[in-house]
Amino acid sequence: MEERLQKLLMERYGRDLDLCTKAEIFEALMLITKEETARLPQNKGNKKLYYISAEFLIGKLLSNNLINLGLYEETEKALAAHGRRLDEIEEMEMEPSLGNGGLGRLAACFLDSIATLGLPGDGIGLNYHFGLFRQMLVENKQKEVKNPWITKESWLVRQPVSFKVPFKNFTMQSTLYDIDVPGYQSGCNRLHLFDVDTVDESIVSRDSINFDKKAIQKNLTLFLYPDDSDDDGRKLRIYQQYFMVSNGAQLILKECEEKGFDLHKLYDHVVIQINDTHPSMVIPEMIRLLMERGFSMDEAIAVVSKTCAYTNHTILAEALEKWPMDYLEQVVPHLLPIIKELDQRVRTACKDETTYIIDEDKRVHMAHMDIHYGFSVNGVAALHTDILKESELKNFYELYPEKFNNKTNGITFRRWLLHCNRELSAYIEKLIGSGFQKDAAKLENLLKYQDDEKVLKKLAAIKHDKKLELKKYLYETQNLHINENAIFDIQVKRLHEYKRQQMNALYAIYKYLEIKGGKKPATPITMIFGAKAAPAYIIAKDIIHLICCLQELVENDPEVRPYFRVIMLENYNVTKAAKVIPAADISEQISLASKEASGTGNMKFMLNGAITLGTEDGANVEIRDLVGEDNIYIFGKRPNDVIELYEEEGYCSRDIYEKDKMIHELVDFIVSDELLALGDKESLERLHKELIVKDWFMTLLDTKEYIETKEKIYADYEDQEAWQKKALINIAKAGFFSSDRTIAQYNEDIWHLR
Ligand code: 26Q
Repeated sequence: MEERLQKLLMERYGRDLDLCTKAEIFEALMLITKEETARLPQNKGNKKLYYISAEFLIGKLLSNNLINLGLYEETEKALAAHGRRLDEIEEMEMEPSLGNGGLGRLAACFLDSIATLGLPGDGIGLNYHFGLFRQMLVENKQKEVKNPWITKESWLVRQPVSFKVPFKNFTMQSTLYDIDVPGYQSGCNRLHLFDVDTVDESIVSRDSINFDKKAIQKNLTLFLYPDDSDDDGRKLRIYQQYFMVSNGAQLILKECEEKGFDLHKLYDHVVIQINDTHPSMVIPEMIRLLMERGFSMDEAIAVVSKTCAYTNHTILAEALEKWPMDYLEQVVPHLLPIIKELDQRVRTACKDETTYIIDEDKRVHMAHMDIHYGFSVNGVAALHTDILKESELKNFYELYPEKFNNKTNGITFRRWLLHCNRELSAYIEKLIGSGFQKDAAKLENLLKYQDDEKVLKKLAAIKHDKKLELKKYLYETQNLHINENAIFDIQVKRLHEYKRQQMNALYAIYKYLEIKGGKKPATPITMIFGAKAAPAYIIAKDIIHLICCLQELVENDPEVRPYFRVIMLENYNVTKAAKVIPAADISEQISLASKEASGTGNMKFMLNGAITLGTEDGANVEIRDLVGEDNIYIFGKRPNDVIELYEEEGYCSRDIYEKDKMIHELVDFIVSDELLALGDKESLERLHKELIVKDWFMTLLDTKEYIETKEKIYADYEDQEAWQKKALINIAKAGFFSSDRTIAQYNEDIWHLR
């Protein structure tokens, strides 16, 4: 590696490794890595998976690709010989923000596992030039700016592949860019990202995310999920979604035709996984394209219905896509006759109006189309799938019980252990050998060390090192000095009311007031938050504002600061996740029970030895079942209680606010003189009012029990030996959450590749 790198640097920059900049070394390493992945064999078989997703939150690729190629150590050595470090070089890489959170990161973990298991399966998505947005914290508020990530040399490889995509008033021509996805010690697959040459980055003003939403030719692939709070934004989403699926469907048919497959047997050669409803228009589009190739409507529908499978990621009504027919009419009128026919067939076959595709308000329910015209419907954790079957999609489950199945999410251990925590990974290898890297279930072999004092001490030492690394990083990036000897209590995830960061903020107020009252914690506590809010989600931004104000309050209070800190990470992303998760003692997973479909952060924390403080929700339930009640802290109302409360409209936050003196005090602190002196009155008052008069996600319902449980978990931290034993058990039991297991199950039950 050293020689090759030297040679390339000399050719490109006429300088030796010792004299090159970090950016130059990064570029050269990227080019070498690209050459190596291009040399890998493509995973092949007689049937291929296409995973279509509006999001692929892939994160930085250099280190992970080097690990998967088996080149990480030698690259590290080559650099070390010249006094350079790979982790410093990696900092030069831009992180693409091609996703919001869980669903997009899941798609990225899946690509890694699909390639690692040697399965033929490609991703299909869009090449958003500015991604989601980059979050800046300015005056204690979120400010969104564009996140350009495509540099002159990048992981993207332009392909000689282009399709025409028809819209109502014009046709657009696509360009395909591919990113290679090398498996761990395995072959390679591809992520196909479609783009348009006419896209014009200059229509976005500097330091903003504003642009002309009507200029489709110029804006189509600028951003992921442009603000859809107005009609033009919503229509742009339809343009994007159709552009993605039409290109995807055309690529699939092209590959089949090149291989000479009989399209009447498409389902023998192709399976399309629809990641949430964002790619659902692939169903009518594929039907349309098959009819263009001579299929009758009956034939096309029959073939497509055996080819498409749908994954549901949410039960939140507002996140289930329903597109008004007249929008579709204005953007993709040629799909409407097909969608109407699909709806008509449902109406003829079944009486239950709740399952119709087009409702009485003329809105098209994308999930309904997926369920009727796909062969598989899966939820993403056991509890979530049960809720789909028993309540949310009950009527569909009665129609098609055989289509429903569960696939509990997973994470790739290459990124979330081998890469982000090399120290822990190396120590595990020393204890139980390297088999766990390809067979995660082998982590259970760690259990035999659960009472080994030396091992537990070493785990504590590794955690301490990761805290020190995070401390350094926070100093360099946000100029914050944190205390590595504190308990690190971390909540990082998209900001949403149902995830209840506001409840954690109420705890911060509680602790602040306690310390002000003279009650100091045994060990100092550092609470760390990281979250982006959707640009048009006002209350979510109010919650970020509250957290930032609490940070400022505590930072400037010498009475409190030595014992308690509140830190808001700026621009939480995959890179930052890989820095904070290994340093965590406590993993906050406190969604309102029944609302978090699965969560995947919970799995990453567990794998890195953090203890979960959570509700009975999503995959937390499965974590509890694996580690046992003694090794997790579960609190709050249970999913069925919550579902019942919604059904009978039985929750009134004001009652709790009026009756519980402590909660009253915590809530009112949001509009206290102390906070109003630091923050925006309108924002703080809006949030205060929201909690009292609405509180749709029942924060106040669980606040008391949350505070009690948190006090208990902090107290238990004091017994370090017992704590590290819990950590070890969590790590040992995390094998189930490897996305290799998840993908093997998708393949076994749904895809049947090979
Ligand atoms: C829909 C309509 C209009 C605009 C935006 C959207 C939209 C965008 C993104 C709806 C949903 C998303 C993303 C959802 C998501 O990330 N869901 C998460 O998926 C994870 C992987 O399955 C789960 O672990 C999480 O529980 C779930 O919240």
